[in-house]
Parts: sequence; structure tokens; C-alpha cells
Amino acid sequence: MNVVEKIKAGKRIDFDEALGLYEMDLFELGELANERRLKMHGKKTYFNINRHINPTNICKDVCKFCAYSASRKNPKPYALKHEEIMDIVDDIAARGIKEVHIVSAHNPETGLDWYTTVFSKIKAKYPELHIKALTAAEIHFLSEEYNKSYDEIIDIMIENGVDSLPGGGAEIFDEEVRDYICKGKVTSEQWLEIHEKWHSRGRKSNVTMLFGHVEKRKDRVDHMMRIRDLQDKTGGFNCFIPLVYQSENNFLNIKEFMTAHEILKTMAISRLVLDNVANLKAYWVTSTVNLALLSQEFGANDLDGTIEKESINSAAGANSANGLELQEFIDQIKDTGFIPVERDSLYNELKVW
Ligand code: V47
Repeated sequence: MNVVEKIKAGKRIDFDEALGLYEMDLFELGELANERRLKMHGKKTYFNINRHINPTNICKDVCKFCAYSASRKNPKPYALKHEEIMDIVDDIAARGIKEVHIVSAHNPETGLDWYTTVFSKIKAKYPELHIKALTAAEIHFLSEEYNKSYDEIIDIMIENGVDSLPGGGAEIFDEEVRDYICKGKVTSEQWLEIHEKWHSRGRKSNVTMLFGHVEKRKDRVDHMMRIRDLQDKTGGFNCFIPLVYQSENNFLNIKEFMTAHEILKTMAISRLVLDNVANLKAYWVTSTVNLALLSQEFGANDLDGTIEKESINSAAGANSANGLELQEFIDQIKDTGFIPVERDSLYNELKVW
């Protein structure tokens, strides 16, 4: 059986076969990924009505790709007070937003409680609001900074009301590339260990991949394989999110933007490799809205959400600082022939628009 026959028969492909898919014609590859997508989700495209909050940009780590951290090229350090975070949450709850996505830098000056007790304040006031918060990179930072195990930090998060983990901090798992782009922060093994521990408590998380910088195709496929292996064990990943590297205001110094051709191939291959992860997100923030819409025909079945405010990728050049207007978002999904389905954070369907 060749790789195309294997894919059509729904059989699992291995590392070499997945890498070989990059040599295929883009449209043939896209068709295979689209077939898989249609089998799994039909023409439905999921999104949610969410809001990102990034409470501090002060960071003890130094990732070369990061434009958000105040210790790098961004000159304005800040750390929001809990009252300021609650003001944002009050506003979004009043407008019916259902998920808050809270991710920070690694700030050694705030204390552990600043990171964790804000969640209990949010939950006490808005028990229905889903809290997706703290990347594995933050959990690792808190564990080291406050001399607690991953289990202890995770238990504190759960006690305080965190519902799910975002997929940030995964970057690229290949150790050599990772050392080059973000030496000193959570290792690949630790990132996966933290998510495994989270899943073992019956909880869900997402997983990202930062690509389009110095990594090679083989590193992307390796990244996908490591996700697939953990997913076989736990089943805890809801969604895979390839993040396209944004090149402004950071220290990686990559001049060339990845081609749309390569982005679409990577989307399609991830749909085919990750046969055990239900959802593939085209994150419009880093891919542009147009390419995210096109990605719907290359395997993607999720477009994230309205977001409202975004600081991490927009600092590096993404056009996402103010999110997207809901009706426009919905109209665009419809205009491309897909069915916009509002979902909750755990992929339960809320409304077909
Ligand atoms: O981990 C940082 C990435 C991530 C750059 O779980 C960059 O639903 C591109 O993880 N170019 C944070 N990317 C964002 C994130 C995320 C976003 C949306 C949804 C979810 C989810 C998670 O942003 C970081 C890092 O990989 N990032 N700098 C940059 N220059």
C-alpha cells in the first residue's frame, strides 16, 4: 500500500511517509486532508466567542522569537492588578462572552497567588465562564520559582477554577531547534509531562507548534509525532494549532515570511498525521484571516474566535490587536461555503449560525 492508499483507507502514516507528503502536489495533498476533514466534521467550522487577557509582559525567560516580553524590544513593562483583570472580566461577562484565555509572561515579582487566585475570583463571580489559562511554560516557571511540583501547581490551578490549558509554549519539540530559539524555558519533555499530568485529571488541553522560523520540515513532523504519541496515551488534546512565526520586533532575525504554499501543506499534513486529535485550528491571528479561511479546504475545522484583544502575536507584527467583529467573522465563513458553528471551549456545539 502506498501512502495515498493508506490515507484513503484511514490507516496511520509513519514519520517518513508524513515527511514525504511535503513533496506532493499541494492540491492533491489538500484534497486528501479535505476528505479527512469532511469525514470528521462535514462542512462545519467551529469558532468561539472569546477574549484573550495577557496580564503581564515582564518575563525572566528570553525567547528569541518573542516580541511581547518587556525585557526585549517592547519597552513598556506592565502587570495588571487583579482589580484591573476583574474589570475586563466584568465587561466581557456582561456581553455574553463564554471563554477567557489568560496567558502571561514569566514574571518573578508578582508572587504565586497573583497568578492563581485571580481564577477563583473570576469563578466565584462567573461560574459559567470557561477559564483557559496558564501554558505549560508558565506552570514550569511557577514550579521552579516557588519550589513546588508540577502536581502541586496543577492542583492549585484546579482548586482555583482553571478549566482547561491553552496550547502555548510548545514551540518546536526538537531539542536542537528549541535550544536555539528558547533555551532555558520548559523543555519538550517537561511540556509533554505537564500536559500528561493535566490529562490524567480528566482535563482537556490544546497543543501548538510555532513554525516558519529556523525549523526544518522534519522538525514539524517530529513535533506532530510526539503529540500523536501522547494523545494515544491520554486522549486529552482537543485541538492542534500551528502558529505561523511573525517576524517583527524580535531577535530571531528571519527575513523571509513562510509561503502560503508551505503553510497550507503543513496544515494538511498535520490533519493527516494527527488522526487522533479531533480538531485542527487555523489561527487567523498568525496566518491572516484569508489564509485561515482557505485552510478550511486543507484540513482545518476551527478558526479560534473573535479574541477581542491580542498582545503576544500582534507585538510581533500580526494584525490582531483588536480581534474580529463577530458578524463579519460569521459572514466570511459562510461566504467560503462552510457552516459556522459556535462551540464552547470543550467543543460542544452551541449554535449553528
Ligand atoms: O507559545 C510568540 C507564540 C504562543 C510569536 O490554546 C509567536 O487555544 C508567532 O499559544 N510569532 C502563545 N507566534 C499563543 C498561543 C495560543 C493562541 C491561540 C489559541 C491557543 C489555544 C493558544 O504564541 C506562544 C508562542 O508559540 N508566539 N511569539 C511570534 N513572533
